[in-house]
Amino acid sequence: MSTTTVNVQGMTCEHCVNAVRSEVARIAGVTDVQVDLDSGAVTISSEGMLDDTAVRAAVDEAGYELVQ
Ligand SMILES: [Cu+2]
Repeated sequence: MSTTTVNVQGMTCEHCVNAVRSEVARIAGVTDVQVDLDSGAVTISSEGMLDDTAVRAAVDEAGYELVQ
């Protein structure tokens, strides 16, 4: 079990939060996704190593951008 926090740019409301959360939750091995709208922090709990490329793709798919 590991936890990774990434920062997402462009989320402005609860709809954005849900879009990011549902896309990221679909990544293999992800067990929990917490999104802080104010800071843009997305905390991802996963089993095993989290695939950074998959996270980037999921955030992109949701319509937002990963900051790093
Ligand atoms: Cu929104």
